[in-house]
Order: sequence, then C-alpha cells, then structure tokens
Amino acid sequence: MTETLVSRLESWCATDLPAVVDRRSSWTYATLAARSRRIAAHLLDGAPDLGDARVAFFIPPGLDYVAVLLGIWRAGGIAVPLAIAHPPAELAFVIEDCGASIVISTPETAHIVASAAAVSPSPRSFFVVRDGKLKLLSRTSSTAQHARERSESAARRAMILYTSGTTGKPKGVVTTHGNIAAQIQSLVSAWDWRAEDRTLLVLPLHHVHGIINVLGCALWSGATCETFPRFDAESVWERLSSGEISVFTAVPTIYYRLIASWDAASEDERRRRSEGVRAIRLMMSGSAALPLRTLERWREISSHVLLERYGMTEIGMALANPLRGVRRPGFVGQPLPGVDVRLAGENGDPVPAGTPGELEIRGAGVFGEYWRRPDATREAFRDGWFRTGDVAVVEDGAYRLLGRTSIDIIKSGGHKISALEIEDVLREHPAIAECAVVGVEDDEWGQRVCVAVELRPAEQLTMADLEPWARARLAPYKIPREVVAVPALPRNAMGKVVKPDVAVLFQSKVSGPGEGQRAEGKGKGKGERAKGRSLPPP
Ligand code: MLC
Ligand code: AMP
Repeated sequence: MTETLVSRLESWCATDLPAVVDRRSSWTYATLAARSRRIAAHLLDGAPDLGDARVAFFIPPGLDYVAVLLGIWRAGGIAVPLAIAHPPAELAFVIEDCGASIVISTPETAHIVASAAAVSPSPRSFFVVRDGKLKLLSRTSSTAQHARERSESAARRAMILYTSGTTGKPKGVVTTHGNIAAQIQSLVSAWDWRAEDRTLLVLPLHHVHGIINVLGCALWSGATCETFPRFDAESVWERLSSGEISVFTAVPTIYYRLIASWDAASEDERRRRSEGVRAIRLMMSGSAALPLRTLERWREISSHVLLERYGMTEIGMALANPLRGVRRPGFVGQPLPGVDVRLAGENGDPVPAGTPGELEIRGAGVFGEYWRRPDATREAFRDGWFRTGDVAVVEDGAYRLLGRTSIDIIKSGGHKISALEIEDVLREHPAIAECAVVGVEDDEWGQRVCVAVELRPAEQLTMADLEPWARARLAPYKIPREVVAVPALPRNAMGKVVKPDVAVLFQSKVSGPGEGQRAEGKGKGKGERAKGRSLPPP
C-alpha cells in the first residue's frame, strides 16, 4: 500500500521525537497523532467517514493547524486551508467555491470566519479548536452525509489549495494523498531530510511552499518543525543563528528582509548572526526568481549559496539546483526525482536544446483537477503534460526561467496574483471607469502591483483613497502600491489594453505636471521609485 503522510506520522509515534514546536510548547509525534485522532472522531461524530466533505480551516501555524489537517485526513475529509491574511470577502469566496460543509477556526479568529461563512446560505458546521480539542459552535448540517469506507488511499482527494490564474477568480487545485506523498518523497530524497533535522516554518500554510516543502517534508522524515505565527526578521534571525536549525527555505522577499535586518544590526550582532547561521546544513529559495544581488549578499553574510528551486501549486516542486555540487546562480537546476520535465513549442512539440519553450511537467506529484472546473482542467494539460505557463531554456544541462506566457500573472512576495482578478474588483470602485493592473519589477517584492485607471468624469483618485477601499476587498499583497490616472489606457488596434505600455507608466520618470495624477503607496524597498506619466489618448 502507498504510504501517506498520516501513515508516516504513525510510524514516528513510538519515538519521543518532537514533531511541532509552537509558541506554547514542543509537541511529540505521539501527542500530535493523538490530537489528530481526537479531532477526527469529533468531526465524524459517530459516522464512519466524512465522504470527501470539504473542511475549510482558518488556523495560524502551530500544533492546532497540524492536528486539524491530519484529523481531517483521518476522517476522510478534504482539507482546505484558508489564508490567514485574507479579508472576509476572499475567505467567503473560497468557503463557497469549495462547498465547505465544515469550517474550523481558533476561538480568537471565529468572528472573522463567521462573517465570511455567513455570506453564503449553505448549511455547515462551525467548530473552534484549542489545544487539539474541537468545540462545536453551530451546526446547520449533518457533518457526515455521505458515509462510505474510510481510508486515506493514494487515489483519494486530500487537499484543495486556491491559486490565481489567468481567468480572474482563483481556482481550487485538488491533490490526492498520492500526489502529496509523491511531492514530499521527491524532496525528502533530493534534500536528504532525516529525523535529526529541525526546520523553521516562516511561510503561510495555504501554499505548497509551506505545506509540502517545510511541514510535509519534516513530518514525513520524523524531523521537527518550529512554527512562527508570521514572518518577523528579528526573531527569525534569532532562531537561524541559534545553531539548532538545520534546514531553512523561504521566498526571495524574506531573504531581502533578513539582509536588511542584518545590515541594520550592530557589528557584534552581525558577527554573531553570520557565525550562527553557518551551522545550518541547507538553505533554499523559491516561489519567485531569486535576484542575483540577493543571492550574493546572502552568500557574503551567511556563507551559504542558496539552493534555488522551481515549483508550482499544481505540481509541487519540479526543478532544483543540486544538494551537493554546483548551484548555478540564475538557474533552477534539473528535474527532481520522480518528475518528468520538457519544454514545448507553441504547437506542443518539444523544442531542441537551447531553444526557449513552455515548461511542461508530468509525474505522480502532478494534480488531477481544478475543483469543479473541468474546462480549466482540460486546458491545463497537453498530451498528459501539465502546462505551467512558464517559459524556460536549457543551457549546459540546467534550466533557466525566462518569464511567463501571460503578462496577467504577477508574483509579489512569492504570492501568485491575477491582474484580472484585481481589475474585476477595482472596476467596482465608484471613481474608476476602467483600469489595467500590471506587475512592475521591484527589488524587495519581485514585482509590485500597480494600476493605471481611467476615471469617471470629475473624479479624482489617490492611493490614500484607494488603499482602505481595496483593503476590505483584497488580500494585502494584491492591493495596488501605486495608482496613476490616464485620460485613456494604451490600446492596440483591436481595442485591447497593451499591458507592457501600462507598465512603462510606472518605470519611467515624471514628464511634467498636468499629465496625470499619481500617488505612491507605502510599498518599501525600491531605492529609485519610478515616476509616472500619462499617455496621450490614442
Ligand atoms: C505586503 N506589503 C506589500 C506586499 N505585501 N507591499 C508590496 N507588495 C506586496 N506584495 C506591505 C503591507 O501593506 C505592509 O505595509 C507591509 O508590507 C507588511 O505587510 P504584511 O502583510 O505584514 O507582510 P509581511 O508579513 O511583511 O509579508 C511579507 C512576506 C509574505 C514575504 C513574509 O508576503 C509571505 O509570507 N510571502 C510568502 C508567500 C508564499 O509562501 N508563497 C509560496 C507560494 S507557492 P505597511 O506600510 O502597512 O507596513 C509557490 C510554489 C513554489 O509559489 O514554487 O513554491
Ligand atoms: P504558485 O502558482 O503560487 O504555486 O506559483 C508558481 C509560480 O511561481 C511558477 O509558475 C513560477 O512562475 C514561479 N516560481 C516558482 N519558483 C520559481 C523560481 N525559482 N524562479 C522563478 N519563478 C518561480
């Protein structure tokens, strides 16, 4: 029988190894397993199986998150982790789209989730969790409606993660227990995870980077996962330099922040940090392109050459620089174990070496479907290969990413963002007649979200006006950091907005007053801020 994360967890229960460390305590594998069993029993309420019921949960990283995740799987449910940073409007979309019949939060966050869940009239049960104990707050449906044989078999759906695409609203990526096991096993083998490892989780737990690369690999291996409620450079440095951490992975923005914190520290403190961090055996970066400058500064500070790898919500990880051997700056290495990779041209045929093509992926870790989106699922595959939408080239045997096929996909702080989704929301603003959202290169964030707007007659719009309005509707990382008003958006002969020309508005110097109004957001990290200008009407 194929192993799953739950069966692996059982195998560590006989040890007294710590599985999860959070702000409250250190919890052994045996305790974690016991808590997850109790949660499963509570969710089942006497029924044999949850029958693939979707269980959405809004829990910060820590024991309760992990126990709930495993409890859902033990009970035969599909886990849908909600993003802690999201406003109720975005949470409501996910809860509704996945058709969650059970929602779980902490007592402290119950009001946020309750207001999100209340938006839809669908019947559901609402629990809060504390120290591995569930308490029912309200129930308008029977939890276990479709009872059937209980199992965590490889083919069974396990998790739905929401990801932005080119179609506006996020889509639910469904992975099975088998997909998750394959994604984790590939990394455990490539990066030599073992029970003696101790990792630091500073990433959010609604993305594969945090769930698979950190938590999943640690639990699979009997290692220890120290969780942080959220990223904070000073406390992360404290742990990284403690000599107790062996594996660390993060997005480039986090390394940027750690470098800024090191730069701001006293000379003694810098020395202490630099010496302490050397004890780590493996430091990795991914989810967005690692700028050369960040890689080099980190090498000077820590003596580590960051291992850069490439992945995606739909596939887990696909390409990586080697654990041992030369890590080439600017490259994402070679296929990970169990992953087939090819580069395809527009007609779908593989391209010759040295020619750029779209990255396509095959393997046991690749997801099977977008939740209730058969058309989107069909379009995502070509001859059994998953089309990533990323363009790459192979040079001297290693892959180098060149960009994306869609300009409407933005990566900011490691989060994938759909420009179209933001535009749909912004068009609801009373001052905005039309808008175009673009990602503009940024040292700290990779890309920052910017918007050009055509205003309604006699309207004005500054970032100060837009920010609070957007904050109520969009996750913080989707909020535009700069807005520029133009008489007319640049369009081609077909009337389609020309996004590269929009991006230029934010990269060029101010060309004079009266050509458009602009206001900058509070985004940090760009030494030389671009000044905007207006385009003349076409
Ligand atoms: C937040 N801010 C931003 C921003 N996000 N500014 C510009 N662009 C953005 N994207 C601003 C806020 O408004 C706020 O400003 C300040 O930064 C702090 O905000 P925050 O929400 O507290 O952010 P912070 O905690 O600092 O978050 C930064 C971060 C976070 C890098 C820790 O974004 C993060 O955890 N990113 C990782 C995402 C991830 O895990 N991706 C993996 C996807 S999976 P002010 O002025 O109010 O202070 C994947 C596959 C793969 O990609 O390959 O791994
Ligand atoms: P997500 O959909 O959030 O899982 O993000 C996946 C996307 O992140 C990929 O399609 C890439 O565009 C991007 N990505 C991941 N790793 C890297 C990397 N090392 N370099 C550049 N882009 C990356």
